[in-house]
Amino acid sequence: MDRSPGHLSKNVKDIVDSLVWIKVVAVGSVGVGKTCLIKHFCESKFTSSYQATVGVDYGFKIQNINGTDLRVHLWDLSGHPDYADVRSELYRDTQACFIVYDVTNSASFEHLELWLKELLRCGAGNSYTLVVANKTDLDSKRVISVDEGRKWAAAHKLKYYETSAHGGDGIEKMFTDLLTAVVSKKPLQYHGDM
Ligand SMILES: Nc1nc2c(ncn2[C@@H]2O[C@H](COP(=O)(O)OP(=O)(O)O)[C@@H](O)[C@H]2O)c(=O)[nH]1
Ligand SMILES: [Mg+2]
Repeated sequence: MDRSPGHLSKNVKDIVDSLVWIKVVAVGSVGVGKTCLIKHFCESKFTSSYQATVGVDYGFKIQNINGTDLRVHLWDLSGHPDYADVRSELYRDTQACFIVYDVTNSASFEHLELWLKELLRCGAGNSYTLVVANKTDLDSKRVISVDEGRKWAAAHKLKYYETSAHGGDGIEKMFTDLLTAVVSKKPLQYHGDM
């Protein structure tokens, strides 16, 4: 390619315009790992220093899914009750959601129901929503088994994924499945085979 000025093979604006924009939101109780999962997906990084999301955290990544270039916008809506109003605004035009819990924290698992209700109430929960059991690296502290997680997801007709934002396990697969479902307009459906 000729890289001298004025001889770029494609104009930047054309490239940006050709990207398909996708908005994804993460919900779940405070501290379950939403920001870390997004950070890992966007930057392949993990940070152990904890800073609670105030209001909202944001990340974006260009990702190719089956030949389509996506500009994926990821929002971590703070799990704190004080931010319920901020969240309800930000759910607008959401194409995909993931609800996260921490396998070492039973309260975060019990709160899944409330998160799903909030998504549905705000018009964001749809067939492109999945459940994420995070922190699977903390095996010795685990209090919610794979079986319990799967059962909850199945009862709500949602697909279930396990991840570790610490080691990175399962993250690529979860995001790829979510984005593939949106792009191909094939809803994520639970078939009892996970
Ligand atoms: N061991 C372990 N720690 C994690 C994992 N994901 C997040 N954390 C830690 O959990 C805390 C909360 O993470 P954060 O992403 O800020 O949670 P958020 O409030 O849901 O956004 C931080 O101290 C992270 O380092 C994980 O998969 N494994
Ligand atoms: Mg956060």
